[in-house]
Amino acid sequence: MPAVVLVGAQWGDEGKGKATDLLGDRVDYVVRYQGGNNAGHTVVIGDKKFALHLLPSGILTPACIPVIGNGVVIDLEVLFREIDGLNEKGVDTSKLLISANAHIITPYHVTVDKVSERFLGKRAIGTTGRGIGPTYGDKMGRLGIRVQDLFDPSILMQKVEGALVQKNELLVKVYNRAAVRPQDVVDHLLSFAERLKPMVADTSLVLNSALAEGKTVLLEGGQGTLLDVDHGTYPFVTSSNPTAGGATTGSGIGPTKITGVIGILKAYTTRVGSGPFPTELFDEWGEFLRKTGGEVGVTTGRNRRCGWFDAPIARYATRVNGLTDIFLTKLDVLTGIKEIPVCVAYDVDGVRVDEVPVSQTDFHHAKPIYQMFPGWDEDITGAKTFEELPKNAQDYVLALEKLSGTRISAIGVGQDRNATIVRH
Ligand code: 2SA
Ligand code: GDP
Ligand code: MG
Repeated sequence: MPAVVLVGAQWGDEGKGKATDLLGDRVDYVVRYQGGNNAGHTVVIGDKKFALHLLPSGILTPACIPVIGNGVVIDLEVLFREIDGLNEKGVDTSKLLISANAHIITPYHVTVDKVSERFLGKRAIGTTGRGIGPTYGDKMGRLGIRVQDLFDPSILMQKVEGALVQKNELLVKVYNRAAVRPQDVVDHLLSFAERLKPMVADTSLVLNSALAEGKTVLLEGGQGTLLDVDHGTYPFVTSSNPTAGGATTGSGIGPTKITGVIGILKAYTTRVGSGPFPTELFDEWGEFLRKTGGEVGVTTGRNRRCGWFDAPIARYATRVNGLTDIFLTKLDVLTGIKEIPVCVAYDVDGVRVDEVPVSQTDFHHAKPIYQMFPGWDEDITGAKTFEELPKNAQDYVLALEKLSGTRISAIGVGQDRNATIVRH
């Protein structure tokens, strides 16, 4: 597997951190290619629990080289806090490489994110408030600050001044906030420059050279397919491309080098933040999934909205990512449910629709059409092979495989790294 992409196939929090960590032993590099510290990836190893926000989950595998690619947006304060936290737990972070082209989240991006959400009122996106949208906005508007700018203070000042002209107008006149002083921003950013310098690299060159030598690279997505700025439930999305295409632009590895795309899919569905969610549950079953699955945001601590498995979404993720494999997570959470509903299609204003509607208005109106599957009561957390699963659990997995159109190669049956059944 020279270069493999791992993507969230729903609205994020499918268990990408655990899957990446599991594959860490088999790869030489693990690369984050989009997003920033809006992500929250949990990895449980024995009695130790790690919550990663910005660093690739491969950082927990000693032999693996972790890389923050050009498509990521970096809050330097968070970066060093996360590195220090891991070092305190005995994790070696000295191999970390950071792209010179990655964009920097500055304190004014965080401020704009928070105040603009407040101004949106009922139409708020429900962002993580980490400055993600405004930083990507500046990147596309060509007003961004990149990692490499920290090593040329006069250029840095010019860029910060340029970025602040319109932003200060907005902050002062629209949002009623104090103007930001360019010198304060420059001083803040330069305070990290010395510590950052040894980690900075031309990561596209590093990764392509490694691939040419026969090394393996895992590209780890944050968030998920339906939070993609192009393919997600716009505008209720994040501001980057978590889908597989983003892995190439966000890392500088060409599509011809990618040999597989693994979609991480939860055995039910969750979402955090606003936006349509056809199978969302507002009854005791939603509460059951939240409690049993521990569905609370790793970054913001917000309760996740919970619902049943949505097969049109799985098919959609298969299509827009070109999935080759699915890692189905959290099957154990469904244990004890007598009959498990699975959404197989939608009713949109009286018409049956089998695919995720391209019209957002239709998606907002979509009501799930359910097929019921018999559940199981046996504890499956110790299962090591597919055959050890109760027959009904096997049938549930096989049904999801058929409905999604992609083979299910691995199944998560518990939080721990080892609580995984590998089928292919
Ligand atoms: P943003 O902050 O601009 O990226 O928010 C835009 C939307 O993207 C959603 N989003 C996420 N959804 C699920 N998980 C994420 N990471 C954290 C976690 C979330 C948390 O792992 O639990 O702690 O709340 C994540 N990051 C962004 C966000 O909810 C908005 O809907
Ligand atoms: P990510 O953002 O996709 O990395 O996922 P999160 O870490 O935000 O949320 C997934 C949660 O599910 C974490 O607490 C994981 O430890 C946990 N998890 C992952 N796979 C499984 C599984 O198969 N079973 C159970 N019970 N928990 C799992
Ligand atoms: Mg998460």
